[in-house]
Amino acid sequence: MLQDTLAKKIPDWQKEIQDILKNKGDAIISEVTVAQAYGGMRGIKGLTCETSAVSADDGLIIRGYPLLDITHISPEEVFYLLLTGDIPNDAAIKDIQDQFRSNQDVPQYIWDLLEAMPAESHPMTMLTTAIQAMQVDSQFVKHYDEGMPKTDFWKWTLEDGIRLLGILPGVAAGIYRMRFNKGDRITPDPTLDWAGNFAHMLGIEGDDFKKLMRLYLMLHCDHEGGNVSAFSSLTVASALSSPFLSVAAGLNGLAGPLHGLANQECLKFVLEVRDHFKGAPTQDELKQFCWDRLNGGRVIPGYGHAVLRCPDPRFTAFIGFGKDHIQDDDVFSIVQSLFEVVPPVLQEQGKAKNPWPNVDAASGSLLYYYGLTEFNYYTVLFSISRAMGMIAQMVINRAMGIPITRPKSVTTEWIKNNA
Ligand code: CMX
Repeated sequence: MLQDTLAKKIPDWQKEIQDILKNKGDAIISEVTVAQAYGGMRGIKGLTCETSAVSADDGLIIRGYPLLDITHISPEEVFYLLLTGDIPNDAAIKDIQDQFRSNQDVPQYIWDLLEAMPAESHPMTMLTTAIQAMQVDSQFVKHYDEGMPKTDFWKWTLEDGIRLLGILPGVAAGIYRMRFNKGDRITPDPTLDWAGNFAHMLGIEGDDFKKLMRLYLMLHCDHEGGNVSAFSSLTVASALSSPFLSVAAGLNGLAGPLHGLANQECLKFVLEVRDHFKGAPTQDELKQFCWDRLNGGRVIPGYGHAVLRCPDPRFTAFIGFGKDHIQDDDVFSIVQSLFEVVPPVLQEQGKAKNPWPNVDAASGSLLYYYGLTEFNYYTVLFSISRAMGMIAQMVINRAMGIPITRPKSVTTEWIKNNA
């Protein structure tokens, strides 16, 4: 059903892009300054992304829907939305859930591989190793090797993507139980949805935690095309590497402390505050603690963003969940106080262009409250969700025939002579 919907929409999307290229192919949408070339290409409009857009003032907009208008939808629904532009009806949701469910069994070679890794391996290294190993099952590679036409690229990319999304909760939960000595792996429950099943396989019971997982896996799904993980994934995918290799590449970027790993850094920071003050500090104490950290040359994790210039709506959604479900918890109340204290401190320091919290500032405190206390696991949760965006972007880029990524670099010598 998902596949049929896409097959109907793709020719219209292709035609639209052909028309745009014909009528406006030479129009200029961006200029590049020397500072941008040395500055991580910040702000250069140099690629397209259909699944979502990030506005500096409003944050994430998924297929035209501002995030805070759709926080009630499930991860399965957001995956359909990212791919097709529509919110699915009940039959379409069931179709995706069935497709994920029929791909949920994890082959033994994945467990053998993970068990052979050093016991102290970072969970993100374990996750991306497992995903890379699944390349052996890639239908995209199999059909490419058999000479499939370009028009079929997106179909087998989607098949691999659904295989990966179906299996990811089981792999990720297995990593959690293995890495943190939680006991035997837990078999999936066929009555549960994708996020609920993940919560169940982690071994953390309770309806509120399942609700949190639904929100978590929905909120982290996509953040347009130029962030480190999306861009790494789309660059690797543009070489027609398999979806498994391309998603693993993106997730290796997500595993950096300035990107997705900030969620582990952020909770570590909040726990440092709690331990230092033996509980929640006053705002003045917290302010001084933040200044000491900044003066020590360290960033405040969970604050700042390369594009956003407002509190991240994903942060707002998590804080809303916390206010509805959590009372009298030091960790959550420190997170709330940081929201009061950090923006004016960063503004006074005058370096960060965005003093506001990003997605990572609140999520860890909620996970911690429900007993998921192993914070070096948090980026794995982010990864399960973000894989949806990477796959959706890959399917669309391949359907639109977007060619291999190859921006031009220049030397400093060239800049001296030409700028
Ligand atoms: N604490 C202290 N300093 C900060 C800061 C923060 N939270 N955010 C930015 N700055 C500093 C930068 O380090 C930079 O300093 P230098 O000029 O000395 O190098 C200066 O402010 C300007 O940076 P910027 O243009 O505002 O921010 P960037 O686009 O370069 O970086 C980001 C964005 C997210 C990497 C940065 O804000 C940061 O390091 N934040 C903390 C880590 C974090 O929360 N990352 C998660 C982001 C969400 C995600 O992508 O997953």
